[in-house]
Amino acid sequence: MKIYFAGSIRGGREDAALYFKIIDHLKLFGEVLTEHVGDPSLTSAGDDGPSDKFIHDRDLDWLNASDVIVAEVTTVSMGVGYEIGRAVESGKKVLCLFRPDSGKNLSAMISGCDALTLSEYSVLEDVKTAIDRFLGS
Ligand code: 6K6
Repeated sequence: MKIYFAGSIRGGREDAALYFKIIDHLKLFGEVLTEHVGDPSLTSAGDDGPSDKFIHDRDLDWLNASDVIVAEVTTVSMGVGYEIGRAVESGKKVLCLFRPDSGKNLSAMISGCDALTLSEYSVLEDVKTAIDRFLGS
């Protein structure tokens, strides 16, 4: 199974360590095409790599090649929202993970979307259970 994990980069890296642990769990189910999203050395500013067009086109190719999308949506990110929208439009299975006790407000465009699965959590164990249920079914 090819899995596309989406998590905030320029939107803020506060949850990067959590992304790393989620990706580690996702790897039990298949190939995670976007492992770099959990790289703790990747900051929201340090983009001395490929151009934005290259990143956009490559990531969309990966999104289209993936079987499922798992997105951590607690840290607001324009890129993650865009990826979720593109995935829903392509008819992909999408799981969104949101932590209400973060004090953040989830966009109605995610919580109100019937075409995706939304799972609220407070600790990593809850995330693992949600992933097991989503990818096991
Ligand atoms: C690195 C450091 C600063 O900017 C970068 C750009 N590098 C990216 N590399 C790979 N994927 C990216 C990059 N920027 C955005 N994405 C994709 O958008 C990822 O798949 C994430 O799920 C999502 C993050 O979007 P923003 O808006 O938070 O950056």
